[in-house]
Amino acid sequence: MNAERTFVMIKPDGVQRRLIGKVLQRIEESGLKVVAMKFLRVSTKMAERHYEIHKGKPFYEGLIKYITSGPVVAMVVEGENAIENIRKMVGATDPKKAQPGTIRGDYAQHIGRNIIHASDGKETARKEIALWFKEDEIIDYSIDDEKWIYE
Ligand code: IDP
Ligand code: MG
Repeated sequence: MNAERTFVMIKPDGVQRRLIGKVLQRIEESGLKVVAMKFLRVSTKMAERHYEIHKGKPFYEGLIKYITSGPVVAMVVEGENAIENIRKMVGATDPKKAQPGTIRGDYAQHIGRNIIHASDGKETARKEIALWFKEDEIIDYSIDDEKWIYE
């Protein structure tokens, strides 16, 4: 198995709508593994660093307000092809275009309240994990069912 790590965040609307359990259940049941997790209120500085790439876009100010509006669940998820797998599970950025069966397709209605974030590629995943977690907050461990998940 060629394990890959990705950064996932349940955004403030996901927490407010009591969807933490449902989102975690989907991640766990897929066979992916949570290797780091924390519950925190995001500072403006942190939000600006995380969404640096969107600075200057018309939705940027609203996005920073949204992400800092309440606590979030930040995590690192590990597994084969984890980055792409989670993006598929999350669905299209705009919930109106997200397929049923995806998190955004099933639980969200508006692009400005889309429940969850997941890194969009290897380089972003590396950067985001380093931004949100210290190395010793990420736990290297195996779950005994892995031989039933990966050939
Ligand atoms: P992603 O979260 O699917 O990777 P990005 O294009 O990277 O989507 O945008 C980051 C976040 O910015 C989105 O998840 C959403 O919360 C917000 N966002 C993107 N486009 C819009 C928009 O047109 N209006 C409001 N918010 C937006
Ligand atoms: Mg993105």
